[in-house]
Amino acid sequence: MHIQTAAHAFQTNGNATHWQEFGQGHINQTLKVTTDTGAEYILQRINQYVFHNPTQLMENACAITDFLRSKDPDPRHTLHFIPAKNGMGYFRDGNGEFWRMYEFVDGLSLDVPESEEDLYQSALAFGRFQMLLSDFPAESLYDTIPNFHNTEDRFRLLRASVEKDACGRLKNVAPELEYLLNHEELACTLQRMRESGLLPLRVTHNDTKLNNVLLDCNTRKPLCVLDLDTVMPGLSLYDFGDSIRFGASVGGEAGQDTYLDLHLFRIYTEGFLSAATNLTEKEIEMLPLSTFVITLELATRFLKDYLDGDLYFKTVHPEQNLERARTQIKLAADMLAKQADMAKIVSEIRCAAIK
Ligand code: ADP
Ligand code: GN1
Ligand code: MG
Repeated sequence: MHIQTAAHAFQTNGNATHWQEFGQGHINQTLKVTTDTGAEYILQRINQYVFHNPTQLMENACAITDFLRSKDPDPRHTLHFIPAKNGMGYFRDGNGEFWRMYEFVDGLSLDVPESEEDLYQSALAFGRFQMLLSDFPAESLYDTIPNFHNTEDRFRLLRASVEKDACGRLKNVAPELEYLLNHEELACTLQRMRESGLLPLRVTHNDTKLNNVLLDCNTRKPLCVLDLDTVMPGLSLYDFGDSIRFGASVGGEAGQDTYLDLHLFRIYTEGFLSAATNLTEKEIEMLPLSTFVITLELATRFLKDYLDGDLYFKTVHPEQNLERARTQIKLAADMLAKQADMAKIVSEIRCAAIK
């Protein structure tokens, strides 16, 4: 009923007649909507447990899409919001839920790269995205999730959930907690470098999973970067590290036999460095460690959510967040073991680029 009301609240071409859950996002409720004229849209209910101020979130998203469109007018290259019938950029229903609608972009959103080329193209897309936003007025953006990649704060929040043990699950997580706390110091490296000004603050995407970029179904070239809810001032290394975590690992986000594929790391790094040409020496030096940092940080977030009772990430079974945390820890450990290999690859790519 609520979906129907929301689907009819926007200025669509024709009347919404069909809607179905769509995509693999962990945060918002996402539906594909079709109207009686055959027009297609994406309808989303904003997750207010995660995003406390949806109007600020929408202000950010509209400012970013306007800015991107001014640089590249191709309609399939930038998300396009559909205004609500009341003239607003979003619709608020009787229960206080916030909804927004976009043009549906017909492209591929992949959970696993189907070829090296797919991963390479996603690296170009995220690298270019960051470059396009390099002159965006960062001070005009709201922090949609304060301290989103502040790893020190993520550990503080994990400790608070351990203290509380709201669901009596603490007894199930001893080895995971031990690993995380033993590696806290190292995981906070980027945060400390950010605070001391060793790494430049940029406007970054902050959630660079492969499924947050759309590839053209025929050419398999990038169409559009999605999921702009966390575009905020941040480190280029968050974007790089998160893409490696998701796209260059094998076994899936909750799989038991995960590891970092160094060849895929090379492919993504080649693409990212060729598109994001503004990185400093320090940023490039930290690329290998960033993969570990962002992966361990996500492990703290999954473990915290498991302890809290699965309030933040969508789950389909009660052990899922614990499984996700275990997988991220395993992947982070592999990334730590492969620091020298990754550094060698980065240096080879740089030498090849100079020649
Ligand atoms: P979440 O924050 O929950 O991850 P996203 O904004 O990433 O939500 O949307 C979830 C998924 O829906 C994306 O990964 C993508 O597959 C699909 N999607 C989102 N917006 C569009 C769009 N405009 N056109 C086509 N697919 C989209
Ligand atoms: C969430 O929204 P989605 O599914 O693209 C999360 C990311 C995590 C990711 C793990 C706003 O991304 O930070 O890295 O899950 N997004 C938010 O899969 O918390
Ligand atoms: Mg997403």
